[in-house]
Amino acid sequence: MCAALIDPEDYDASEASRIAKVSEAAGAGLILVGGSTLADQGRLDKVVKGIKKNVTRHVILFPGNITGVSQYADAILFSSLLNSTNPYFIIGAQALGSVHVLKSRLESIPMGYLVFGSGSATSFVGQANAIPTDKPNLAVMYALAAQFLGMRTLYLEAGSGASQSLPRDVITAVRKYYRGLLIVGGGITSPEKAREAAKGGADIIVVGNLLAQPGFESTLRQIVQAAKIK
Ligand code: 1GP
Repeated sequence: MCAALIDPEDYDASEASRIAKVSEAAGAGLILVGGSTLADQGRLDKVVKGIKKNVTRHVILFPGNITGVSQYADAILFSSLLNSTNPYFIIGAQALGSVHVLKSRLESIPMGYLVFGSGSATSFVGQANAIPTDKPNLAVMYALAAQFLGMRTLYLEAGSGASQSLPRDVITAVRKYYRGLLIVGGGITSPEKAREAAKGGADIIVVGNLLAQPGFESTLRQIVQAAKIK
């Protein structure tokens, strides 16, 4: 499946709704909402509400911090940045945000989050000890740890706007051992890159930056098709 990722920092509610609607029409299977530098929770609420009015697909939060929770979404990827060097991003933010998640009655989807490469905002903000893309064995170790801790979803992140998406051999190596739902994102802007990720074993391919391009719909349509290939 292909998921469309909308960062509320980049769009207001009406623009986010339009992009979500076009993404759904292009075949995106779900809409993710979040970002690593999101500070304005009121804006997040407006964006999520606007998107929910316009699409039938599930709208799932992809938070980078405690500010990423909105009661208007269907669920939350309740994630731990496993390779952060700062305990705040591994378990601190999760504890601080947990009561809000409970009160919001959001379905919580436990997720391990692994960041590759060091040039992205995600890596910088999350103080990640970024996994080198030429060391798949390190990724496998973290993936197994996530599995043994009961995380039924794992997100391999190359970084938003990454010039290189995650190499297929890294995804293949993780897929060989990790039994849960495998999400891959960062730098996927073409059907070729999506196909590589799908052939590597990704269950969900996330597309973010591409959605800011005028006329993105036809490329997204091709990515959706490419994501189905195993
Ligand atoms: C970022 O993996 C996502 O968290 C999507 O990346 O914006 O590069 O598509 P892009």
